[in-house]
Amino acid sequence: TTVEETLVLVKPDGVARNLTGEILRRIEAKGYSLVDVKLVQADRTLLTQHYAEHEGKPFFGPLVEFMESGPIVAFRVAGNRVIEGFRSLAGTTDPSKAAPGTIRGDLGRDWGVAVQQNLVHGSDSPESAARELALWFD
Ligand code: DAT
Ligand code: MG
Repeated sequence: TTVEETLVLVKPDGVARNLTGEILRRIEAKGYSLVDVKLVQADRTLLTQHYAEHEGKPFFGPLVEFMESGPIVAFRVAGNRVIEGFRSLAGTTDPSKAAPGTIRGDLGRDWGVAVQQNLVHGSDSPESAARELALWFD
Protein backbone atom coordinates (compact mmCIF):
# COMPACT_ATOMS: atom_id res chain seq x y z
CA THR A 1 0.00 0.00 0.00
CA THR A 2 0.97 3.60 -0.58
CA VAL A 3 -0.54 5.81 2.09
CA GLU A 4 -0.82 9.38 0.89
CA GLU A 5 -2.51 12.60 1.92
CA THR A 6 -4.36 14.90 -0.45
CA LEU A 7 -6.13 18.25 -0.32
CA VAL A 8 -9.83 18.20 -1.15
CA LEU A 9 -11.74 21.48 -1.40
CA VAL A 10 -15.51 21.68 -1.44
CA LYS A 11 -15.80 24.79 -3.61
CA PRO A 12 -18.28 27.64 -2.90
CA ASP A 13 -20.96 26.01 -5.09
CA GLY A 14 -20.73 22.75 -3.12
CA VAL A 15 -20.94 24.52 0.25
CA ALA A 16 -23.83 26.75 -0.92
CA ARG A 17 -25.75 23.74 -2.24
CA ASN A 18 -25.30 21.89 1.10
CA LEU A 19 -23.30 19.11 -0.55
CA THR A 20 -20.39 19.08 1.93
CA GLY A 21 -21.80 16.10 3.82
CA GLU A 22 -22.58 14.12 0.65
CA ILE A 23 -19.05 14.72 -0.66
CA LEU A 24 -17.48 13.65 2.66
CA ARG A 25 -19.78 10.61 2.72
CA ARG A 26 -18.38 9.47 -0.63
CA ILE A 27 -14.78 10.01 0.57
CA GLU A 28 -15.39 8.00 3.74
CA ALA A 29 -17.37 5.29 1.94
CA LYS A 30 -14.33 4.72 -0.28
CA GLY A 31 -12.31 4.03 2.88
CA TYR A 32 -10.36 7.28 3.07
CA SER A 33 -9.90 9.04 6.41
CA LEU A 34 -10.51 12.64 7.34
CA VAL A 35 -7.39 13.99 9.05
CA ASP A 36 -8.27 17.69 9.33
CA VAL A 37 -11.05 20.00 8.19
CA LYS A 38 -11.71 23.73 8.13
CA LEU A 39 -14.15 26.28 6.73
CA VAL A 40 -12.24 29.03 4.93
CA GLN A 41 -13.11 32.32 3.30
CA ALA A 42 -10.16 32.31 0.91
CA ASP A 43 -8.50 35.56 -0.16
CA ARG A 44 -6.93 36.39 -3.50
CA THR A 45 -3.39 35.79 -2.23
CA LEU A 46 -4.16 32.23 -1.17
CA LEU A 47 -6.10 31.48 -4.35
CA THR A 48 -3.43 32.91 -6.64
CA GLN A 49 -0.86 30.65 -4.94
CA HIS A 50 -3.21 27.67 -5.02
CA TYR A 51 -3.92 28.07 -8.75
CA ALA A 52 -0.42 29.36 -9.71
CA GLU A 53 -0.18 26.83 -12.58
CA HIS A 54 -3.20 28.48 -14.25
CA GLU A 55 -2.10 32.13 -13.94
CA GLY A 56 -2.34 33.83 -17.34
CA LYS A 57 -4.96 31.46 -18.73
CA PRO A 58 -8.27 33.01 -19.86
CA PHE A 59 -10.28 31.30 -17.13
CA PHE A 60 -7.94 32.33 -14.29
CA GLY A 61 -9.74 35.60 -13.37
CA PRO A 62 -13.26 34.11 -13.31
CA LEU A 63 -11.92 31.05 -11.44
CA VAL A 64 -10.37 33.11 -8.63
CA GLU A 65 -13.44 35.36 -8.46
CA PHE A 66 -15.69 32.33 -8.10
CA MET A 67 -13.46 30.77 -5.43
CA GLU A 68 -13.63 34.07 -3.47
CA SER A 69 -17.42 34.22 -3.73
CA GLY A 70 -18.19 32.23 -0.59
CA PRO A 71 -16.83 29.85 2.01
CA ILE A 72 -14.85 26.75 1.04
CA VAL A 73 -14.51 23.58 3.12
CA ALA A 74 -10.97 22.17 3.07
CA PHE A 75 -10.36 18.52 3.90
CA ARG A 76 -7.01 16.86 4.59
CA VAL A 77 -7.69 13.28 3.53
CA ALA A 78 -5.48 10.21 3.97
CA GLY A 79 -5.64 6.83 2.29
CA ASN A 80 -4.07 4.25 0.05
CA ARG A 81 -3.35 5.97 -3.28
CA VAL A 82 -5.79 8.70 -2.30
CA ILE A 83 -4.36 11.39 -4.61
CA GLU A 84 -5.28 9.60 -7.82
CA GLY A 85 -8.19 7.86 -6.08
CA PHE A 86 -9.95 11.08 -5.12
CA ARG A 87 -9.47 12.50 -8.65
CA SER A 88 -11.26 9.40 -9.87
CA LEU A 89 -14.08 9.85 -7.32
CA ALA A 90 -14.41 13.50 -8.43
CA GLY A 91 -14.66 12.78 -12.16
CA THR A 92 -13.35 14.84 -15.02
CA THR A 93 -13.14 18.66 -14.77
CA ASP A 94 -16.23 19.49 -16.86
CA PRO A 95 -19.36 18.18 -15.07
CA SER A 96 -21.16 17.76 -18.41
CA LYS A 97 -18.50 15.20 -19.37
CA ALA A 98 -17.98 13.57 -15.97
CA ALA A 99 -19.07 9.95 -15.67
CA PRO A 100 -22.12 8.89 -13.66
CA GLY A 101 -21.01 7.61 -10.26
CA THR A 102 -18.56 10.49 -9.81
CA ILE A 103 -19.12 13.57 -7.65
CA ARG A 104 -19.09 15.92 -10.62
CA GLY A 105 -21.04 13.52 -12.83
CA ASP A 106 -23.78 12.87 -10.28
CA LEU A 107 -24.04 16.24 -8.56
CA GLY A 108 -22.53 18.81 -10.95
CA ARG A 109 -24.88 21.07 -12.82
CA ASP A 110 -24.05 20.64 -16.46
CA TRP A 111 -25.87 23.58 -17.97
CA GLY A 112 -26.25 27.25 -17.18
CA VAL A 113 -23.14 27.44 -15.03
CA ALA A 114 -19.44 27.88 -15.81
CA VAL A 115 -16.97 24.98 -15.74
CA GLN A 116 -15.29 26.32 -12.60
CA GLN A 117 -18.46 25.50 -10.67
CA ASN A 118 -17.56 21.84 -10.49
CA LEU A 119 -17.99 21.29 -6.75
CA VAL A 120 -14.56 20.02 -5.74
CA HIS A 121 -10.82 20.37 -6.07
CA GLY A 122 -8.38 17.51 -5.54
CA SER A 123 -4.58 17.66 -5.69
CA ASP A 124 -3.23 16.08 -8.88
CA SER A 125 0.19 14.69 -7.76
CA PRO A 126 2.23 14.07 -4.61
CA GLU A 127 4.10 17.34 -5.23
CA SER A 128 0.84 19.32 -5.61
CA ALA A 129 -0.63 17.65 -2.53
CA ALA A 130 2.36 18.62 -0.36
CA ARG A 131 2.36 22.18 -1.69
CA GLU A 132 -1.41 22.65 -1.38
CA LEU A 133 -1.71 21.08 2.08
CA ALA A 134 0.99 23.47 3.32
CA LEU A 135 -0.94 26.42 1.83
CA TRP A 136 -4.34 25.54 3.28
CA PHE A 137 -3.43 23.89 6.59
CA ASP A 138 -0.06 25.28 7.83
P1 DAT B 1 -9.17 20.19 -12.07
O1 DAT B 1 -9.96 21.00 -11.07
O2 DAT B 1 -10.00 19.05 -12.62
O3 DAT B 1 -7.83 19.76 -11.55
P2 DAT B 1 -7.72 22.15 -13.66
O4 DAT B 1 -6.65 22.08 -12.63
O5 DAT B 1 -7.34 21.93 -15.07
O6 DAT B 1 -8.91 21.13 -13.33
O7 DAT B 1 -8.44 23.57 -13.60
C1 DAT B 1 -8.71 24.18 -12.37
C2 DAT B 1 -10.12 24.71 -12.38
O8 DAT B 1 -10.25 25.74 -13.35
C3 DAT B 1 -11.17 23.66 -12.76
O9 DAT B 1 -11.64 22.93 -11.66
C4 DAT B 1 -12.24 24.49 -13.38
C5 DAT B 1 -11.51 25.65 -14.01
N1 DAT B 1 -11.26 25.41 -15.45
C6 DAT B 1 -10.37 24.54 -15.97
N2 DAT B 1 -10.40 24.58 -17.31
C7 DAT B 1 -11.34 25.50 -17.63
C8 DAT B 1 -11.84 26.03 -18.85
N3 DAT B 1 -11.39 25.60 -20.03
N4 DAT B 1 -12.82 26.98 -18.77
C9 DAT B 1 -13.27 27.42 -17.59
N5 DAT B 1 -12.83 26.97 -16.39
C10 DAT B 1 -11.88 26.03 -16.42
MG1 MG C 1 -6.16 20.89 -11.04
